[in-house]
Amino acid sequence: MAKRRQLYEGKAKVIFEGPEPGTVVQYFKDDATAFNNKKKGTITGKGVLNNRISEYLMLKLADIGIPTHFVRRLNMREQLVREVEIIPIEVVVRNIIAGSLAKRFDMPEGTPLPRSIVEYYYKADELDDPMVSEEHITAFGWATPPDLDEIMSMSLRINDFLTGLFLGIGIRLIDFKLEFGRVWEEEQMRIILADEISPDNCRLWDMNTNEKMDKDRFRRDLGGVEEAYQEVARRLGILPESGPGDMPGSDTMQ
Ligand code: ADP
Ligand code: AIR
Ligand code: ASP
Repeated sequence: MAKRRQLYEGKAKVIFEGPEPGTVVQYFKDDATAFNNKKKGTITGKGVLNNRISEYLMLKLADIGIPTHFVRRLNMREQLVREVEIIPIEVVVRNIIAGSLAKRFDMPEGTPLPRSIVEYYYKADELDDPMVSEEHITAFGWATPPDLDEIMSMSLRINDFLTGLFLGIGIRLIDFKLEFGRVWEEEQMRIILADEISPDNCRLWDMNTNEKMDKDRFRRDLGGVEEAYQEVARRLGILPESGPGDMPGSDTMQ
């Protein structure tokens, strides 16, 4: 196969030029970071599982009419996606108090919020992804007010749908992070869901035991990280039959 051009290497994924115009390939690594790269490690098999989990969730979201970048999975670690111009905002949706929200207001983790909260953070590791308001986003030209309306309404629909989907498999969706991007179709700009949805960017707690089944196990050194990601995939019914280990040749960085 011809050598593909690497466009970008991030903390959890590598982006390669795609085989068709307007596409890129997302390669999912086992690398894990937390606190914006201050903590680094490896979660064996994470790339394989997140590739599958994100494929599954993006396809389910497409079924309910959410436009996403997902085109098709290529192999155990790679998926073809539409190339977007990433909007440099991390959209966080919260249903239950946890993480930075619990810390900032000194509130106990696990307290349900009276209604879901949407927060925006500016995507900039060197600045520790500062929280921003709609005013900052529009003043700095990262997105327009109509863009933000669309992002907000898509995020809330995604939250409603994913909350139900996870409840069905005994998991509470505590909070999660989304990224959106722009594509142009016949001079028309559209905003679509991009990046990934996986235990790397969702907080997922077992409904009965409140056990954490997401990247907090790595962030907080709780152990059982690989097992937690596997359990999420297993409950979704998508654990690769051979287990999370790679198929021969499936992770070649061509
Ligand atoms: P980071 O850049 O935060 O370290 P990753 O390691 O996950 O994150 O790298 C993936 C990068 O690709 C992210 O910067 C993300 O914004 C970007 N990205 C996600 N989906 C697309 C897409 N469809 N087109 C172009 N870039 C994308
Ligand atoms: N998140 C935010 N930045 C990167 C990620 N992965 C996700 C976390 C969590 C949610 O956004 O995984 O699900 C809120 O994170 P925090 O740290 O602000 O509480
Ligand atoms: N995604 C960020 C990082 O990789 C933040 C986090 O997940 O804690 O550092």
